Amino acid sequence: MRERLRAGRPSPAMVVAIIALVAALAGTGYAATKINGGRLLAETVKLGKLTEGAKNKTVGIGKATYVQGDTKELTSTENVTATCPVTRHVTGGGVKTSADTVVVHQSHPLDSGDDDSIQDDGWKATVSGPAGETAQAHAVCAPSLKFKQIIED
Ligand SMILES: [Ca+2]
Repeated sequence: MRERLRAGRPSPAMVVAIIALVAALAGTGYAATKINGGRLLAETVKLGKLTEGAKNKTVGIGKATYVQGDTKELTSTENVTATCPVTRHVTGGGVKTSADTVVVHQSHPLDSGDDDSIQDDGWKATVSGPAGETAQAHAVCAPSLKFKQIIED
């Protein structure tokens, strides 16, 4: 009888394995709760209680949008731009040229002349090069917390 009971008892290694399994499952449940979409939205609302200054410094909540400006054939010094959609702010950008002989004089974020006068609306580059070569601006844009706040209120 005693041997029979002993045979049904889990070995110490089995006990450790079960504890590890329970810990792993608990960890998965915790991670699933943390990245839940509804919870993310709730956190966004909480972030909406930030000061106005803090809101303006917050960008990149959500998916990035990649914008390519028109490809411009060079005849002299030209400006090329890529403009973010209205609800997005630029987080980065650059210029693509067709040849090493194209000179990039400037490459920077641009302001489209909206209300804020902040260079957050796209990317602009000033280039020059041999006739026939081309340049195209690219911008990486993201929705800002400020816009999420306006849409959800
Ligand atoms: Ca602006």
